[in-house]
Amino acid sequence: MLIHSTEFVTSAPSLASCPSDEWPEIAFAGRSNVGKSSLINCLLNRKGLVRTSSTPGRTQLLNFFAINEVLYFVDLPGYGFARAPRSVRERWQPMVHGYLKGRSNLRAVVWLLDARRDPSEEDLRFLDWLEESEIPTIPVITKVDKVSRNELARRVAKIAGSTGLSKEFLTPFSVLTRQGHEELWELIALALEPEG
Ligand SMILES: Nc1nc2c(ncn2[C@@H]2O[C@H](COP(=O)(O)OP(=O)(O)O)[C@@H](O)[C@H]2O)c(=O)[nH]1
Ligand SMILES: [Mg+2]
Repeated sequence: MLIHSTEFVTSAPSLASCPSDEWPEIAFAGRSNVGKSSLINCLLNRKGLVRTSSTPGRTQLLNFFAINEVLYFVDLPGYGFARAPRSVRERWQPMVHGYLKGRSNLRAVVWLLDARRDPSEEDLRFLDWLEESEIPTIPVITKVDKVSRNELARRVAKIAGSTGLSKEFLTPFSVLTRQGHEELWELIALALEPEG
């Protein structure tokens, strides 16, 4: 996609306060610090549009970005931040599940896993929930510049084994080398194609 405009729209605390649903939408999900905000910036060729942070659990709202005035990207709050206050952890599920289930213009969730980690229980629970909810999911392996080629092949096989997803379905991505940039845009474009 040729990007001529990207704009932060709003941060919403719930489905009810999301912007109008006239444009299709892609959401980005995964544990905090997996690289969601960096990946969105990379896809949009923008350095600082989405704030990234080395402090996990900072972004606790649904953050909407408008692209070319035809599409939304949504940076979802991450899960798995053990040190976050209980009130924050308790709000996560109703906010994120409520949004994902109820958002009529949502076309797919890009679900991120770190190349260096085994999927956590929370990762697997979230994937199960996406599958049960029949939400189209695009799985991406992030930060692949941090592992060697051989190590990456091993990690992808391991992640495929524990998630039950086929290896071909996992897109390796790096914001440093831009590996996966085009492949991921192609998958997003496919998800945006009108049905039927
Ligand atoms: N080496 C490397 N670091 C990355 C990559 N993607 C993200 N990071 C780093 O990982 C940290 C967390 O990234 P961020 O996008 O804020 O994660 P989020 O919490 O999921 O939004 C930051 O320090 C990023 O610079 C990547 O592809 N390669
Ligand atoms: Mg973030």
